[in-house]
Amino acid sequence: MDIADLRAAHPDHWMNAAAIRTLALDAVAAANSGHSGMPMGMADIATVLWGKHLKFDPKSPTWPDRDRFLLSNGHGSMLLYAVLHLTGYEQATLQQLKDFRQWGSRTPGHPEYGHIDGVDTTTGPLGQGIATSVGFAIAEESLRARFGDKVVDHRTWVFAGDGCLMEGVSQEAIALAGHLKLGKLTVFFDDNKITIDGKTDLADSTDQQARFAASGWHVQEVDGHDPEAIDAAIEAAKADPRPSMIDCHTHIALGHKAQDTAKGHGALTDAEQLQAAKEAYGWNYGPFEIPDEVKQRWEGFGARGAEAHKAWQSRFEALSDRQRGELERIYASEPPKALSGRIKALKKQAADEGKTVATRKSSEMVLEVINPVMKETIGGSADLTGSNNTLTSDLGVFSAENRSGRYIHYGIREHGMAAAMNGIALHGGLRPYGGTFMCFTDYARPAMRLSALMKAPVIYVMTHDSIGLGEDGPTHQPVEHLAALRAMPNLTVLRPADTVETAEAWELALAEVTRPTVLALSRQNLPAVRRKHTGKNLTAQGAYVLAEAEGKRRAILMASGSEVQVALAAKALLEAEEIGVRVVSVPSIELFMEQDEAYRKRVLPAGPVRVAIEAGVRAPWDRLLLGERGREQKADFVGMTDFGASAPAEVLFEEFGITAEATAEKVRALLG
Ligand SMILES: Cc1ncc(C[n+]2csc(CCOP(=O)(O)OP(=O)(O)O)c2C)c(N)n1
Ligand SMILES: [Mg+2]
Repeated sequence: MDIADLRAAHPDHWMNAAAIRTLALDAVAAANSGHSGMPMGMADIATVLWGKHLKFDPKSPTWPDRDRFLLSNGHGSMLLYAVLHLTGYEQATLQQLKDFRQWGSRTPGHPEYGHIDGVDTTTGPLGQGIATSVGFAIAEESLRARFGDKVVDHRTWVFAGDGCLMEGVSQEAIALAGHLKLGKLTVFFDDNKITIDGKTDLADSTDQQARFAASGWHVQEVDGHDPEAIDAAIEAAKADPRPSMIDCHTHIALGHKAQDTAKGHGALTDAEQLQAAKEAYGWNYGPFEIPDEVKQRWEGFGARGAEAHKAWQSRFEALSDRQRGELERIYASEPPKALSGRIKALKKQAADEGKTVATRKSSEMVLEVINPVMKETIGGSADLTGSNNTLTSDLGVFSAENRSGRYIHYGIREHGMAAAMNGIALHGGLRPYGGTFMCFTDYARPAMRLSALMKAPVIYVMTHDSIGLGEDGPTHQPVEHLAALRAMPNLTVLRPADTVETAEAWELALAEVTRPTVLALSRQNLPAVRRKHTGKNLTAQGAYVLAEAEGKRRAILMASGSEVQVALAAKALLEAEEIGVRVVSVPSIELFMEQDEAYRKRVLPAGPVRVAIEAGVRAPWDRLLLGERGREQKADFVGMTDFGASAPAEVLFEEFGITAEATAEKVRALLG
């Protein structure tokens, strides 16, 4: 690669791209950490994309009809920060670039959603960006079908490296995007054949072009340093109805001594080598210095979007009041006014009827109420629709032929589903929910973690939530999953006990705008435990007194979901022996811990012995068993300590000792 030739062929382009390269070099050197090589390798592609194609308005970073850009190879974050600075995003000041990777800066090591305008999703865990992009593209198609292309007409662009394409989740994403013919999605593959350990041929010999083509993608190949070829490939990608992959042959750390080597992947901080690279670029400026003419050209790229934005604004204003109001409501994530009343009515009916029903079925009953009034919901399942009960009668299936459908058959792709739901949620205007068996949250967990980190209000409908699923056995029975999910910051786990609590759980999940929710739902039928209607959402407090002790309160039993009935049955046994027992239903430990201390003490006063019951491991319950301020309580736990087994559910509860009798026995033992 002769840099002098590149410079001579396209002098203005060259200097524009060199600005990205040198800012990345300078910021990584200042931080003494980070990744210089990827921005240096992809700078030409970024320059053409932002310079000529991307629809964006730096003065209005959240404009809903902007194109979305996802840096799946998130370690190259300095590329994105440099571009945001150069195009004039107010938050992306030069000082922020100088503070790259420092405490409190808007420029963390990997791009983080919510930290700086212009970062549309958090990336860093390789593969997440490309998988999330599928959700952005789905959201665009769905909203365009509903509101028309005058107000919804944008594209999704992704940079992805060797690492992203080696990660398994990329296959789920590529297959789904190809199948759904998401034609406004374009992936630039940073094909530099280098990763951390060395050349990619150490570990991979996949024909990436063939792989994408096999899933129905439009595939091209370009010299990733030739601006004309890049431009032509982008034009062709736009013209093709399929999702596009542009295989860009690039040189990691272009122009640096470390070019084309694994050393080029990381922080290139050697001052002399850095200076030599700048000289090769013909860049005779100090650290973080951008010559005026280069800055002006970049600001020109930034200004381009203002016109498009203005034109969009007038089309938006021309919508009917009803359509405009609806768009404003859904982009503001406000639930429709009718929702709360409908949910209350369902709660009353369920309390009155007192039907015995599995909470996965209760969830379907609630969705039948929600989906018709809340048109922004978009449901789905990873091939367990009939088991997760996620499809309601009015949704229709979202497909290549029917963009108006609101139900996605994600296929057997839990990880891809979760990542796509992140994209849908972050895009705005839609509320995604999706189902699988709770045991397979393990397959979705990396994306669930990003939902929590990004504050994306995705709803995970996780059914078959314990040994109560029975015969499918221990491979399918969650044991440690509730504990693992509850350990995740900014994630609410709700495990309702009956239809009323399930309705309350859905109401909470839909009201949430900054937190994902896991609904843990039973396969097996459960008796109604809430027989007295309350307008108030009791689940919102996380735990509440479900049944009060008849005489002197000597024990408190607490349980969630399917074990609330066990607590009630144990209470009956103990009350017959004149042992007063309070039963506390605990649909969410996290929400309970967020209540004020006075409320927590009212529900769990010191004194009575405590037993918690849940068909999972004990760990998360210790917070409630040990008492406020760690004051020792006499307490015990009824639950699981090992994997489950294959047998009918009733047999399993008996064999694993999760019964009313076993609970009563623990209470008797604690009382001495
Ligand atoms: C899921 C995950 N595993 C591992 C890493 C650590 N990691 C960061 S970059 C990288 C190599 C990526 O190679 P490539 O995508 O080719 O990037 P390049 O070196 O070309 O910039 C690895 C293993 C990560 N960020 N995410
Ligand atoms: Mg690479």
